[in-house]
Amino acid sequence: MNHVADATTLRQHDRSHHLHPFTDLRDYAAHGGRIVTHAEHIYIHDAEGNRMLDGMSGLWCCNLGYSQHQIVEAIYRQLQELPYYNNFFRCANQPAVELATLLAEVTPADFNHVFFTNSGSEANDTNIRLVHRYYDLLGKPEKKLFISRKNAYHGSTIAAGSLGGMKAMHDQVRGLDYVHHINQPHWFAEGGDLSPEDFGLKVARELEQKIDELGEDRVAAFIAEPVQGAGGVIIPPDSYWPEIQRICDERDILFIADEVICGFGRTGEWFGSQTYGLKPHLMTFAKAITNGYIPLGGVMVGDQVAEVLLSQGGEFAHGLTYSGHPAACAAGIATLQTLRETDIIAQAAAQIAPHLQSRLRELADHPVVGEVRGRGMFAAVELVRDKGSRERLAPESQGAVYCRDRANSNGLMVRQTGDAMIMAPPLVSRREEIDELVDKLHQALDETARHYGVN
Ligand code: PXG
Repeated sequence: MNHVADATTLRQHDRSHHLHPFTDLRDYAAHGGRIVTHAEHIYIHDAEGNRMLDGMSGLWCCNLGYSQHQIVEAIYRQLQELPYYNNFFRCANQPAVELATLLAEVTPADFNHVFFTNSGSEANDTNIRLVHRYYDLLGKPEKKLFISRKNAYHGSTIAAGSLGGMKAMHDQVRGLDYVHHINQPHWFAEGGDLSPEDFGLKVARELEQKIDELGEDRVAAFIAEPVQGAGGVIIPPDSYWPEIQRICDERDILFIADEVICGFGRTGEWFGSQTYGLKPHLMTFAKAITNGYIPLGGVMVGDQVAEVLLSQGGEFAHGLTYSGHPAACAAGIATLQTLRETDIIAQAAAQIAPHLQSRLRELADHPVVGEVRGRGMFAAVELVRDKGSRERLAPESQGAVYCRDRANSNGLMVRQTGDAMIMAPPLVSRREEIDELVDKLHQALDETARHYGVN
C-alpha cells in the first residue's frame, strides 16, 4: 500500500462509513480524525505525514513496538500451513496446544490451564462463565455475585462492561444485576485528608464489608486490575493489596486479576500479580500476548478452579469460533519466545522504567502538575490549578484534553483520562526516546499552563 495515498479520500470515507469505538460519533462525522498509516520501532506515522512517538504502545498492547518481524513471519507461516481450524468437538490445532503449554510455563506455578478468547472483554465474560460453573460443580449454585471496583475497566461487552465501573461507560450499559462495586484506591482523587496508607486500608476493607453485606454464601468472586489502566494508571497505596489479599485468603471467594494491561511486562514483572504479591485464582490476559499484532485473549485458570472443572463430566457450554485461532496463537508463541529470549522485561524494569519514572517525577514541580505516579513502564500525571487544594485546571477534564491535544501536535501520542495524562510507552523504548517523551510532555504542560494562566 502506498502509505500517503489520497489522504483526503480516506478521511472522507472514514467520516462517512466508519463508526469508531469510544468516540463522539457526531463530532467525528463532522471533523474526522488521524489516519495512522505505518509504524516502525516506537514511532507511528499518519496520512498527513506526521511522525509521532507512541507513548501508549498502541492501546497498551504493542509492548515490543512495531518492528517485530518474527511475529509477522510466524503469523504468515501459520496461515500457509493451517489458516484455521477450531478447537471444538475433540479437535485441537498445534499452535493452540503449544501456546497453552508456554503460558503454563511463564505464568505463576499454580496456573496450568488456559481458555482462549479473541479479546479481553470476551475473556472477562469467560471468567463469569467459569466461576459460575465452578460453584455449580461444587454444589454452591447460590454463589453467583461478583464484586468489582468503581472506575475499573474490564471490557465493553455487556458482561465485561457490567464488571467495569468507568462512569461514562457504565451509564450506557444496563449492567448485570449480579455485579456490585466498591470504591477504587485512587488516593489523589478520593483520598481527601487521609494519608495514602490509611486510605488504602479503608477502601480495601470495603471488600470485606461488601462480602458481609451481600452474604459470603452468595459472593462468587472479586475482580480487579493490579493497576487500573484505562481508569488513569491508578497505583494503589502500599497498604491496599496486602489487605485485599488477606480478605481474599480469609473468605470463600475467588480472586480474578485482570492482567490485560499489566500482563507481559508492563509493571516490571511478567504479571502485575507478581509485582504486587497477589495470589489470584484466575488471570485475564489479551493485548500484549501477541504484541497487539492480531487479536487474542484468554483466561489463565489456576489449579484450584481447574481441578474442579476437570473433576466431573458434563459439557462446559462456552466457546468462540476463534478460541485458539492458529494464526493468533502462532503470534502469541512468537511474542512469548521473544520476551523470553531477549529478557526485555527484566531489562526494561532495570534500565528504562527507572529512567521513565525519575524523568517524569521532575515534572512534579510544574505549576499545573498535582501528582506524578507510575510503576514500571506506565505512569500518570494529574493536572491541577492549585496543588494544595488539588483544584482541577478546568471543568470536565478540559485541561487534560487541551494538554493531550498539545502533546499530539508536538509529535507525542499520549492519552488523557479524566484530569490525568497517561502513558505506557513500549518496553523497547531507549533512554533517549524516554527523554523525548518527557520533553514533549513538558512542552505540552508549559503550553497548557500558559493557556490557563497558571504560573
Ligand atoms: N481488561 C482490561 C484491564 C483492559 O484494559 C479489557 C479488559 C478489554 O479488552 P478488549 O480486548 O476487549 O478491548 C481492557 C481493554 C483505554 C482503553 O481507553 C483500554 C482498553 C480498551 C479500550 C480503550 O485506555 N482496555
